Amino acid sequence: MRFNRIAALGRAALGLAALGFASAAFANSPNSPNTSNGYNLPTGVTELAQRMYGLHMLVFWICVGIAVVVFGAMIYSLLMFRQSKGAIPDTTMIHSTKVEIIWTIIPVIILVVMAIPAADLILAQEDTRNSELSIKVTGYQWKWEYQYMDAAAGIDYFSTLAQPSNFARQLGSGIDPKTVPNYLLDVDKPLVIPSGTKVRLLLTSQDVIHAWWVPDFGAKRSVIPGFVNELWFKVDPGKEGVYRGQCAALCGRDHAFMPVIVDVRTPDDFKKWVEEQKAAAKPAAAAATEAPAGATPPTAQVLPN
Ligand SMILES: [Cu+2]
Repeated sequence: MRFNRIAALGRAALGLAALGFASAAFANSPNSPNTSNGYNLPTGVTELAQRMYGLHMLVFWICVGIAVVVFGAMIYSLLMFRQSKGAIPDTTMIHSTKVEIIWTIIPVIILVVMAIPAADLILAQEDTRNSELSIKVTGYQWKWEYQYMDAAAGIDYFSTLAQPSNFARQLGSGIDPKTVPNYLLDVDKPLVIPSGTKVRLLLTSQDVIHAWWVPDFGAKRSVIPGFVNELWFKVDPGKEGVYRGQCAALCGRDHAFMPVIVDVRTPDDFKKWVEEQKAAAKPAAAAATEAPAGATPPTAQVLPN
């Protein structure tokens, strides 16, 4: 009986270990969706994300310290002062003001120690001043629209789930999702941004509440109809690449099918991309505004009052 229980525990531990290794392997694959090692938060590729990771680890180690002290005292007391060792309960100590003051002040100090760097980081997150590129992000059921401003003004497009994922996800498609690269984590047109540049997003929605989230940037904001929320990030130079995220607010039937993909390029490559986009947009815009041959121009009509 006892042996069976130990064997079951062993099997459970092995299963957990295998799960851990599997998630670690996924995180380290060439198509790694983030900088997480599979066990912890992503370390991130922006200063803000790295500061968040540092704060998270600071709080984690404070919690570990508290656990060691509290559980240490508990386990020591349980072992050293148990009845079988002849311990006699002290029934005279009903109340101790001194102890109450100590166990109030110590947690307050710990909370303040954690609150100071946390408040500092929140202020930094909210500080969108001196941004170098602004992009308006609009959430729709179930896609994103990116409208560039500043030097890239005029670029405006939708970002929707990539076709291979979209075909494979259909009921009875017969396509094994495992054969689709980056299944549900690819779009037709990603958000393209330059590295080393403070990018500010202005986020709003056309229908329901969405949330724009890229873990590696330490960036996540609710996208709410009727409101414009702000968010900023600056990807460290040398960290160019494709970063993946998700809509992080349950926004309806196809919530799982509106990933966020950001293609970070060097400032030079970004400039080239902007020129390409503008050059491609020009003939299309010209064709749209040019009146077809033979068409009479619209005349102004005076409407009766
Ligand atoms: Cu959404």
